[in-house]
Amino acid sequence: MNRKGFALVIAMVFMSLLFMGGSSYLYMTTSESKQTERQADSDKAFYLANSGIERACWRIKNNNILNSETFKLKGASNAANYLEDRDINVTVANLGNNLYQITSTSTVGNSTKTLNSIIQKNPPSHVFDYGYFVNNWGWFYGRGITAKGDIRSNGRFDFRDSPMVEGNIYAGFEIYDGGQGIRGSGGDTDRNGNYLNQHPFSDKLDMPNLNDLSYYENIAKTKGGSVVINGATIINNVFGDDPGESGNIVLIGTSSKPIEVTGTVVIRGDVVIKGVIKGQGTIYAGRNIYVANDLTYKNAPGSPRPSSNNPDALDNWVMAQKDKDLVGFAAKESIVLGDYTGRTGGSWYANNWLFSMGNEDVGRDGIPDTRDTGENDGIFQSQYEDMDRDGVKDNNYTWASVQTQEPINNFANCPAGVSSFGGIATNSVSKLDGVFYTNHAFAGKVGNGAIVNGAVISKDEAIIYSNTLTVNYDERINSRHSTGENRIIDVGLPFSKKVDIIRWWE
Ligand SMILES: [Ca+2]
Ligand SMILES: [Ca+2]
Ligand SMILES: [Ca+2]
Repeated sequence: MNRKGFALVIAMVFMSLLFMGGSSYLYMTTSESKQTERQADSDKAFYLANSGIERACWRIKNNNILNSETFKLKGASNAANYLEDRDINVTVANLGNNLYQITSTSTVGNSTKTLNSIIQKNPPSHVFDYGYFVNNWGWFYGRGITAKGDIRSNGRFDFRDSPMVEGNIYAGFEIYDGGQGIRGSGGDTDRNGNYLNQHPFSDKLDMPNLNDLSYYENIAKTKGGSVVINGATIINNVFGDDPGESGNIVLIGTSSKPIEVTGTVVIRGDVVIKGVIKGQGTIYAGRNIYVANDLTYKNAPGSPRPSSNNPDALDNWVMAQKDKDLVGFAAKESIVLGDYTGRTGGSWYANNWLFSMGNEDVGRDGIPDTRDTGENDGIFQSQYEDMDRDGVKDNNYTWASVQTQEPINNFANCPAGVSSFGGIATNSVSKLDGVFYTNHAFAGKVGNGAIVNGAVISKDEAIIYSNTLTVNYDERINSRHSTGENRIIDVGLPFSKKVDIIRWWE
């Protein structure tokens, strides 16, 4: 293959990536290109202009933006190469809010092509399109479990004792109900018994990685994210001026003195949180987040969910509730529910499940128990097994992963008189408002009839409930409302991709 052909193939490979889902136009132009020389020039100009879009995307990803540049595919060293000596002119306009418009033009023969694209840098991850998302094993064991909204697992998803799912079920491997059925639309079948809303063997979704929180710290500093309680600024994201952000902190709100969150907030150690919270933003923790008791919005949406799952009802609900409280909780390590010391509200129990999870010897696919290359071979293939990208092999969770890294009374903002974790937490947590994200475990014991209004997004999950457990997905965080030019929600949730193409035109 000559160099000219090679460049064309490169451009076409990129085109097919760019237009997944919209390839009919590409196919059409490729077919037509055989018809006339002029059309061939037009196609070549198109591919060249497209290389300009690709280059600008690369620059935006890497914080190396040029407002305007002219380049050639391979420089001008070999003018005999037909495509490689053409100028490609690219401009990038910053539209604000991480949106950029790219315009790229190239001329071949008498044909000039100009392509335009709007892209979003660091868009929220699609894992937030689900009320429950787990990277490994999805398990709904118990008739008392109800999920409203779509749920997803990158591994298999198992159901027992007929839990209820009002929404779609996705899994990277099998979906199995134990022969006992799933109540709600998640179990609906057509007349031939085919499941209408179950999607086994779906694509794996990448989870955002929080190993390096510096990106979020920069956002917190530049945008002035804060936590205020009773008029006092507890967190101002000026790291090092007080022990709160650099170490561990306790945040407790009440109805008259709620925890007020604005924008992105980062704490480098453990966060213990409970009570009433308000505002819009996301609290990041460099280690664990402990939900010690009920965590409820001061100004909650009028209802936790739209009246139905039809798209108009979803959109109307989101528009009506968009300014109500909405807070994300993102932990680099784990999110621990309740009193792990088992002192208040009964035993914690979650260790019985949790301590068999977490080992990174999971093979190439990053999912345990799939018997793929590298799994359970006792060798750490760090290139694909270092799930949290911390450079070391993680083993199963232990008490050390669950416990606070320091005694609670050393935490900033710890109330006077509290001398142990059991003195501040309980295993009867029954209401959790918020969007919970962790690269490790979401685990713990909740009380009777616990309700989560938001989402639970984790690598491993071990929630022990009593009686009933309900997850109402907060539709406001769906990427339909948080991506693109008309987005109405931005609470700074973790992202996993660096650019999303929002719109494209010629
Ligand atoms: Ca595996
Ligand atoms: Ca291995
Ligand atoms: Ca690791």
